Amino acid sequence: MIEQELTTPTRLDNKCCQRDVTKKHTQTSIMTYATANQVRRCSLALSRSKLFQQQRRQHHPDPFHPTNTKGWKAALKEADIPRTNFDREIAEALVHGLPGASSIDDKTIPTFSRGELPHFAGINTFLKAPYIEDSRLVGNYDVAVVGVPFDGGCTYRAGTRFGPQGIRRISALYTPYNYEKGIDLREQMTLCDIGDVFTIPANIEKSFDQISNAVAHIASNGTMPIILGGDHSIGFPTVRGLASVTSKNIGIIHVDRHADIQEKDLDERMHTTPYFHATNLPNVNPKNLVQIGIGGWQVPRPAVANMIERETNIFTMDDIETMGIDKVAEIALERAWDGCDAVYMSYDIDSIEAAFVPGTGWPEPGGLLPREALKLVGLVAAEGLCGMEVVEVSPPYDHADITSLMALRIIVDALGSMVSHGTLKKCMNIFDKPFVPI
Ligand SMILES: [Mn+2]
Repeated sequence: MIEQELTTPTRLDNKCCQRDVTKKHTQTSIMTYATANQVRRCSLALSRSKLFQQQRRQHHPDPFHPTNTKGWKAALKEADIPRTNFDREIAEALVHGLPGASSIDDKTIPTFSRGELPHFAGINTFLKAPYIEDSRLVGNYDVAVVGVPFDGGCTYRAGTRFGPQGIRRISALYTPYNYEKGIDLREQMTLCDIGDVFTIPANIEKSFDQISNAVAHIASNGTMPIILGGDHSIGFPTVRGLASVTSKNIGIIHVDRHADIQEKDLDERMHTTPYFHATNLPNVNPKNLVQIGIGGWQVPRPAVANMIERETNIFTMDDIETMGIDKVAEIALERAWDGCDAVYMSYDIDSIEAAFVPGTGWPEPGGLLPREALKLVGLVAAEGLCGMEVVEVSPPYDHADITSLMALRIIVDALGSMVSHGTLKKCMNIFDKPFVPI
């Protein structure tokens, strides 16, 4: 109370002082004379104010100090992250890429670009991760990125066969380090790019078999598959592949504007159908299917009866708005994990507001904002995943790679969340059955 009484007039004086000092340079000599008096008064007030501020600081810590921000704390975390793998990459680059020209001062620069730098150069694997030509070596890595270039399940505009290319291309933009999380994927996990599944463009079922085999191969090696779609029809064969190499139950968190749970569409298992077939698998129960973001004018009516009959967990955008992202994620995790040993995340990029993801087959306004999507993904992944896919990125309809970038961000944020929560390998011990190819 005393402090307030003492400082309030000072603040007023300061205000008047600042205003009048500005005027001093612009107004007439009479005004200047008046102002000069005020300036003297104000400078006295300023020194009083300084004194009071100092006194205040002795008793009450200043509510803002640069070192109190999360931004500052994040900066301090960087020093704790090792540089071992980065240093190894540089050493290898100088052997494989030959030392750089003598005119170059930075002696870590090779002649041929190898590893991360420069970002615009090199062969475009996902996040510049090593490409494994020999797919049998996938078990040497914690995580494998696999492309599924397939759009045979598209019911409107195609182009997702270029999704893996688009996501890989823009991934060259990223470093493996995340400032706020204080993590470096290069140092804290191992990642490879196993290339693409050989899909059969004119045959959905043959492509499904190829996809299930590829995913089952990766998972049965104890490696987490990250799948770059492809249209959402692949959501069935990816889960079928995982479910085939485990005796355990798998829950699914499905983020989408569309329900994708019809039995058939246009007489085939198109991208509107994966969760009908996935929840027919013996170890994938529809009560563990959580569908987030569903709504708008593109949910086909035949899907609705199946959602009701199977009692899936459905959250519309309104539910998200009412409950908030944290609550939705909490309930989603409870439902997906209930009676399960692992959870798979299927992320349809069209769950995000259409303005941010023009490069997709069925854009729908009114979806998640990017920050909401990233928060949701971080919360879901924090509990651990046995794999994830990002589907429906269609580069032919994209602008400035914005949709591919969003898909990339969802993947690296999920990985980052698992790394920072120590849950990256939590689900990978469920794969206890041998891989028997279809
Ligand atoms: Mn969709």
